[in-house]
Amino acid sequence: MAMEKLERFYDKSRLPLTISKQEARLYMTFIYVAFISLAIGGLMGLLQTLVRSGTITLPWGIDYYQILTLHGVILALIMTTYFIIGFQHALMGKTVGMSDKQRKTAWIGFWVMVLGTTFAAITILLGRANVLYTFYAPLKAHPLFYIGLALVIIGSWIAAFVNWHQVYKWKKEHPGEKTPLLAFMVVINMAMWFIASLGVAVAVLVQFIPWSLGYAETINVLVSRTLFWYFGHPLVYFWLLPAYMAWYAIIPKIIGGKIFSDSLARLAFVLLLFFSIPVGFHHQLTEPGIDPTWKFIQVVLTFMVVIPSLMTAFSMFATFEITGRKKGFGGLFGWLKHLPWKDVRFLAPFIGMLAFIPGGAGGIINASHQMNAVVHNTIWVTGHFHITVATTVILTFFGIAYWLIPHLTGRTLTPAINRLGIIQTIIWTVGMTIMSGAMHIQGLLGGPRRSSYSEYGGTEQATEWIWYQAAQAIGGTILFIGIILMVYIVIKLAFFAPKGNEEFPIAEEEENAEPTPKFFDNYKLWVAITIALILFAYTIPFVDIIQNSPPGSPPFDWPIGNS
Ligand code: HAS
Repeated sequence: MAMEKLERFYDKSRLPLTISKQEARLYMTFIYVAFISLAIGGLMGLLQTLVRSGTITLPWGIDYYQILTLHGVILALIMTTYFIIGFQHALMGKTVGMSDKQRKTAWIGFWVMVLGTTFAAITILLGRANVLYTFYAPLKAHPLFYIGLALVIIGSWIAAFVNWHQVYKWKKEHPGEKTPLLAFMVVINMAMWFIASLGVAVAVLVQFIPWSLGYAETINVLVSRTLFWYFGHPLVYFWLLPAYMAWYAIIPKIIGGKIFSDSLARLAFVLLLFFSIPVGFHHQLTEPGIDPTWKFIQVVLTFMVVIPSLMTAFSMFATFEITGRKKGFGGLFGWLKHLPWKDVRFLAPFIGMLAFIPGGAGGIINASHQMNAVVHNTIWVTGHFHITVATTVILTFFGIAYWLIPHLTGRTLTPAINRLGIIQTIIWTVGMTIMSGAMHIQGLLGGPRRSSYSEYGGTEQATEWIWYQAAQAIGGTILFIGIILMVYIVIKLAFFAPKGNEEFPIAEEEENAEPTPKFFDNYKLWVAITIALILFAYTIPFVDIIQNSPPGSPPFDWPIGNS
């Protein structure tokens, strides 16, 4: 029996591995929570654009910041984390296998996350945690909110340990073989996530929980914000990297091509691990109390983290062009014609890639020290993250869902659902272009982020912004229609599509590809370099902050406002 099991996991001739029913149930449960979160969070988003434009006022005394918190927490923290962990578990199950013990441990991680999510949700719904997804001090929430978030993180760490253990076991059975590309990527993403989330865990356990329980009278605001952004920037790459996994290793298969370069893909991930953490100060460029030299150093490191994304862009273009030319499409741009535009598994992620061109340019503007002064705390930043996480990443996740869900539920993506998916992708693109575009422009005109109409309605500036706010409400409404359609598609794929066998597309390397250097599997080296870079970028300024930052906030709840 044990031998049989081993074969199911490790028999190379049967790669990629088959996913058992029990495994599929685990992976799908994460995906279900993700899409339920999308529905709730999307509704909150619609309400926000309507409130900001002055179209509606919220009934029953509901606070603007309550729905803003729910929107941010449920989409940015909950939806993403559940989808990513579900997807990554599926990738690991397919490439290196998941044993019964590992599956049971992964379930523990899931339930810990659910417990934490429930705690956080209760406090937000009761209006006891109107602190937004960044929960900046001195905004104070009910202790259960912080405990809930800590549990979500602990649950995700359990998933990380399971993933690392899967590769460890696989490597023991396959001495001398390189870790399969997708498994390598998952290991790197979870290493980044673990190292980064230590920062927010410390802030929550050492600062926020004692403070909100009343054991500590004050809180050091600058320390808490620094710990948050130590985590906050890698958080955005924790969202991005699973999208890159699909771009590098799944999209080539869907378009009928091969992986452009296994080594380049691994190098991009290693560079993202190195440079995504020691850059948090670029979110704090306007904050006093941090030495400008260290802000400058972290700005330089931010420009380093752009490089692996440029490598990714290069790699994608190369994959598209090489595949097209192999199929006989010539000319400078003739190869564009071969791309499967009518296949939603390709179209949705491709539009995500396109969106990342202005999204990445916006990020470079944000990171450019002086220009940050123009856009910081304006709604430009909100426009930036809607075009990155809510378009590039989410459209890629939707693209994954079209094949992953039917694969796991034993159904098929029918031409009719594919057509609906294409309509959904177009709706999303139109809605986001209008909404995010208007946010960028209003931001340049000085429009603040995180402010409700009641705070600036009737002022001269509000008259200037009115068209952009109306555009955001229109874009938001279109997006909400997109969300309803997506939820409908997910339900169809999970429960009603015809039974069948949907492909789990994993691309292969070119037959004559150069072998990937062995040193890529030296995880300890990558983690050691990452830690060294973090220590370099943070030790001196952090000690300086602790020694010299002003005393903590007063021991009472500050009024909620723009932070
Ligand atoms: Fe950002 C703020 C800088 C990327 C998300 N960012 C945010 C916030 C979020 C966020 C959520 O330096 C707000 C946080 C808050 O609430 O306060 N960001 C950057 C930089 C990058 C970047 C330098 N951000 C992202 C990604 C996100 C994300 C990715 C989510 C997933 N961001 C900042 C800064 C701030 C900030 C400051 C603080 C602003 C402030 O003052 O508050 C870079 O990683 C971007 C590099 C990307 C590229 C693009 C490469 C293009 C590719 C696509 C190729 C296309 C193809 C298809 C192949 C260089 C890979 C084309 C095919 C054809 C045929 C045409």
